[in-house]
Amino acid sequence: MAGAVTRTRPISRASSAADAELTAQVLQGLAQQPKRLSPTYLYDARGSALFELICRQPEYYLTRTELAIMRRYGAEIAQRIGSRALLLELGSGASLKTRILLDRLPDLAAYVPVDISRSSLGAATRSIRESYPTLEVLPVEADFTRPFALPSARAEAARTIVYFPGSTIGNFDAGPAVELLALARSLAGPNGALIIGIDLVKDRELLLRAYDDAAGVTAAFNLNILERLNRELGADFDARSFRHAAVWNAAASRIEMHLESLLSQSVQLGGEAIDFAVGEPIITEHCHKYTRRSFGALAARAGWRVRASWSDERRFFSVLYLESRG
Ligand code: AVI
Repeated sequence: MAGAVTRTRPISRASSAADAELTAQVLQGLAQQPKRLSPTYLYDARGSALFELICRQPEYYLTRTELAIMRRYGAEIAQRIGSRALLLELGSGASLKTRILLDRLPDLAAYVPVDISRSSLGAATRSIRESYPTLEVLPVEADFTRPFALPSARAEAARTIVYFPGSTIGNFDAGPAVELLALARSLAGPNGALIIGIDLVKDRELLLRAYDDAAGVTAAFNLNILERLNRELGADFDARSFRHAAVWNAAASRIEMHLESLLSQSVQLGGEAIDFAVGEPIITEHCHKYTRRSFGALAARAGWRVRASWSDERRFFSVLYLESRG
């Protein structure tokens, strides 16, 4: 789902201390070998709009497959959640998939969408309140990778269910993924649960096409990060001298989004020159692909146990229900 993504606040020109810190972070990433940029920089307004378009590309099976799983097994998932639960969604965006659950959970204690983007949170809250007038909706504007305060609901909840769809967990490397899953566990509490969408390992060619669509939308999405650094940090990248590449890293079981330099060139950013050799990549995003077993092991490190799972016929994607290991 497009809205499941954490959007970043705009980076403004390096005038304040915070902007100088961001410039320093970007420079630090570009000083690494291989060069890295945080995937959070992909999601400015244009990047978020391009991501929504990616979700509609024929090659990008993730969104429509997860939606189909939710539609097909929504009743079973709702049964696992039970009555009078508080539903807390991480990176709620437009809350589209959530509606499948809300339709099947008429006695929900409250719905707490958490998102860093004030505008998408506001729009989603208005639209959910309109569709579900008796449901208490308590939006939280926060970066869900850091601890945040939970609002208190009017009704007493039987339990808290953390909902984290979209395989956004796959964009975190193992260490930060375990930290995030542990944060989800502390939000859910001892009798709570986690419902999470994960993308499964599959044929390499299918994966490569999903991350390098024929219409060039993913390429535009990836290259936009350079335009953003130009606009917001005063860098002088020439986006035409880089190309998007999706690379399968079998050892790490992930697709990597690369921007490869087409030339030997030097780019200015924050008063420093960054040199690129021909073919040298900047890695902008990791998209991990799991097996049921590999994700189960990752989740176990954060104290979760997989209790139920649902998948599509092709076994492309899975929605898991996890509880605390006790
Ligand atoms: C947001 N996230 C789940 C997407 C993914 O598939 O890992 C981000 C994305 N990057 C390129 N295409 C989609």
